[in-house]
Amino acid sequence: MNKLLYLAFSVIILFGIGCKKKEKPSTPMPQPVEEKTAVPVFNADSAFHYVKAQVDFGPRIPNTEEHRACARFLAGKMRQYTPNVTEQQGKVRAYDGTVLNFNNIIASFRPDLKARILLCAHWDSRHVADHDPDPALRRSPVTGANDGASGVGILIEVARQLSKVSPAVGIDIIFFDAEDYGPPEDSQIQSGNDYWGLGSQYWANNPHVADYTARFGILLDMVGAADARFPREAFSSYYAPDILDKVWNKAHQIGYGEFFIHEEGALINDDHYYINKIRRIPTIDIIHLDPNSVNGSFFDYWHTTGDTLDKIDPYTLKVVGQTLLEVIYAEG
Ligand code: AHN
Ligand code: ZN
Repeated sequence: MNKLLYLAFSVIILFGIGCKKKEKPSTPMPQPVEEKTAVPVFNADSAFHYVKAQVDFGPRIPNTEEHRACARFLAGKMRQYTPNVTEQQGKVRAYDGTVLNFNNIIASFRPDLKARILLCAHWDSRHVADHDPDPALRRSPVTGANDGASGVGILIEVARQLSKVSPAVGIDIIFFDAEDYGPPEDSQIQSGNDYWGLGSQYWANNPHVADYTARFGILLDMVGAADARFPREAFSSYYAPDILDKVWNKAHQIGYGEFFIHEEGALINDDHYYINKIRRIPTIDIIHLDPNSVNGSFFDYWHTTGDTLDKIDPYTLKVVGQTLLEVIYAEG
């Protein structure tokens, strides 16, 4: 009887050990391949809403109430996404002697980090529609849905995403003012391309942080029209060819190669020129260029009263915005 009990216990114990052994895997379970932080999904409807919000103020011409109201909106919006917002205000003289009150709006993410990326667009709209097909409208202001508001709308949505998923590098988003107050086409002023980009010239000479620099910069200009084409703008090719490659390659990787074309584009005196020349930060311009357009350079409604919200295609905002997010979150 004792022997039988002993045997029974032994069987139970052995069985128990056997069971336990079965539960323990003898070799480690295969581990999933190490995953990188998922890149946030850029919301095109959100970006479109931010473009509309700007356009709804009316033309954002320096020294007007519409311009001041839009500045309040933009600074307030960015403060929803980061506490580090600076409004750089001052006065600059325009081609015709007009003193323009400007407001460069700067929003920083992870301002503690040394490694930084600069993203920018101009937020003012042009005082005269000097390329309007109707001569009677050539002194009217431009709504600037594409020329101005599109790039800013994309960058507000980028800011919203940055506030949710912290990037591994510092990001500065600058909305430059007084970019588009250059002399009218029919004026006799022999410009002086330096009549354009007044806000960015001021900032490049007087950055919001002493000795400010960044790994690279990306400027957005006219990035919202349907079927936009972004050839490699020539100042970008000269000053920052590797940044062009980085961004264009990323766009091709994620299926947007139709927009980011591997063609040489014209030389455009835009805000990035001063960031390159004065601050020496390699900066590219993602800009819709079209030598076959009615104006011979840009999208068809450039500097006309037709640059309105109906010309904005949310898909183009998505193409540019998602490409930016992919570039930002790939930086270590
Ligand atoms: C000139 O036409 C000299 N510069 C173009 C910069 C610009 C104007 N971008 C948008 N509007
Ligand atoms: Zn313009």
